This record gives sequence, C-alpha cells and structure tokens, in this order.
Amino acid sequence: MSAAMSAAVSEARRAFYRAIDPLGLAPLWEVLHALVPARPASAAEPALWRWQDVRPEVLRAGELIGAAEAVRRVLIMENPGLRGQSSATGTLYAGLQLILPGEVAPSHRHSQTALRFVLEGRGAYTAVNGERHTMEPGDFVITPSWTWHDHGNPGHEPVIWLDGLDIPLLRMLDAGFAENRPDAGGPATGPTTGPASEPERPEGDALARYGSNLRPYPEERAALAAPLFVYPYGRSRAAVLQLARSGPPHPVHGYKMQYINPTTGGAAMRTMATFLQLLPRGFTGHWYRSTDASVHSVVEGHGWIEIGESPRLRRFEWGPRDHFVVPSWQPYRIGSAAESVLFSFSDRPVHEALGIWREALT
Ligand code: GTQ
Repeated sequence: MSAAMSAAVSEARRAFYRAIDPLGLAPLWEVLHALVPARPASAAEPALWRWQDVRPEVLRAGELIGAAEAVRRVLIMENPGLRGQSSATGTLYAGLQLILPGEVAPSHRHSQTALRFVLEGRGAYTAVNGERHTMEPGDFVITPSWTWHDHGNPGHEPVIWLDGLDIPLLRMLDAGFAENRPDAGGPATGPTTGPASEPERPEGDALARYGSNLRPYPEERAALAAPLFVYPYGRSRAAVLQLARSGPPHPVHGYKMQYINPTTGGAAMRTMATFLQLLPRGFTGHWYRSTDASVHSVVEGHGWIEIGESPRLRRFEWGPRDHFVVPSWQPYRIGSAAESVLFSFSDRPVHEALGIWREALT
C-alpha cells in the first residue's frame, strides 16, 4: 500500500470509529493485543518500602489523628505503578496500621478479607467475631469476610502491623459491602461498654478448637470461613526452623511453608495465600515466576531480591520489617546474606480457583 492510500484508509477508519462511538461501540482490532496479551504485562512494578523510611511516618500519623477518628489509622503502601489506587498489586492492598496505648479502632465488618502480620510492639489485640487475640510480633491473624472486628491497645507501647486485604480484587468484582457495628458493644443483646467489642469467648478458644491438630468432636459447624484465625509466630517459626534442619532447601523457595485452614487443608483464606519462608545464610534462589502477585514482609535477617528482566532489572536489599512487591509473572530470584525469615501473601487461591495459575523456572 502506498503512503497516500494508507493515510486514506486510516482516515476512513478514524471516521468510522467516531461514527460508532455514540452507539457505545469500539473496534476490537485496535486493542486486541493489549486485551489478550501473550503474557501478563502488569501495571504494578517491583517496589520496596524500607522500614527505616516508613516507620517514623507511621508514628507521625499517630500524632496527627486518633485511631477512633481515623477508624483505621493506616498508611497505605501504594505501588508506584498504581498510584492513587490504594493498591500494592493489581488485586491486593497492603498497609501499615498503628494503634497507640489506650486506643480502640471501632468494630466494623466488610466483605473484604483482611490479614494482619504483626511488625512491632506487644499488647494490642484484634477481636474477630467475639474473640480477642493479643498480638505478638510475627503473629498472623485473619479477619474473614463479613466478620465483626475491632482492634485495641490496652498495653503500654505503640503496636504496628501489616494489613493485607483483597480490596482491589473486590473493587474489580464490584462486591464490596461494609457496615459499622451499631452499638460496638459486644453481643447484639449484651451491654454496651463503649467502642470496644465485648469478648464472647475467652482468648485462645479458636487455637484450642482448630489450631492443635485436633477438632471438636462431635463435629461442630465452624462458625467462620476461617475457623482458625490466629497463627502465633512461635509455632510457625519453629516449624520452618525444624524444616531447615532436616533436608536441603528448595532451589527456588528455600524452606517455605503455607498457612492452611486446618478444616480444609487449603489456603487459610479464600482469596489470599500466606507463607512463611526461611532462607539459610548465603542462599541464592533459582530464577522463577508465577502468575500470582505477592507482598513480602521481612521478619528476620538480611538479603536481596532481583526482579524483572534487563534492562528493567531491579535489585532490592532487604532487612527486618522491610516490605517488597513481586508483580505477576515478573521473573525473580531471592537470596540471603544471613539466615532469614520472610512472611508473604499473594492472590494465588483466586488463580487456582479459576484454573489459571501458572509458574515457571526462567
Ligand atoms: O482493620 O478493618 O488497612 O477495613 C484497611 C481497611 C484495615 C481493618 C485496613 C480496613 C482495615
């Protein structure tokens, strides 16, 4: 085709697009390659939030707004490729929540599922459907979809934890519902004692019922989608440490374990998978990629991660309480300078439920 002919064709096509636009029609052929890409091309970017940079700002937020006024006093970790969307990845939200001594974050519930991973401080609790758990660093706590929950700090130190939620996913599905607890005072019929919910069961109840390799007999209908909502760090850490003594590391993942729902054996939550991973000192992982995007929280140790392909290869050095994101399908390899423990969460259960999860060594 001559240049003059192709100019005439493209002008005719543009006129056609303008003509069909008012009818709510658009030509597929202009966007097909982006709609049905050869491989995922995530708008999310590899990203790192250094604890030494973000911690002072989280504490500063505590001087500017109270937990009750904020409802949840959180600094959102926004992916640089998704600014303004409150998203760490295309489907996942991550934030750093602060609760100061004497504060209460009032009871509410929402269809989004939440996870907490405690970063710093002791003595604060999360209450889920009437049971409190007093949190220690490294504890992993679940708030299943549509369960009442509040947070409080009757202790003496500021407590900071990582919030992970499926907020962007539910936004994509237009499936977000939320409500505040009307009296926030415990059982619907019980006395009102202020904004903190009144415990209905003693602490440790869920752990005894579902977290001890036992289940209640005769079988009782689990009250929650995630009957075990607390995974104390001491136990999880001991498991990965023991694993590291009994065989060689996996070439990609080191010693990695997945938190499970003990009544199903599957992921601890319906939309988010959670992992605890030990890397022995001097470990260098094999290059790897998978379709689930993940958020990582360093618990102990020091190391590095390389994400992406040249010329856009990124390298982050990480240490305790640093956070980083690995977007979908970006190749990465992870290594350690010292024995390290990392917590992570991803949208993998959604991929698996839809039959679209993929992984590859690269
Ligand atoms: O604790 O319920 O970081 O609803 C964002 C939304 C925390 C929570 C967040 C929430 C919560």
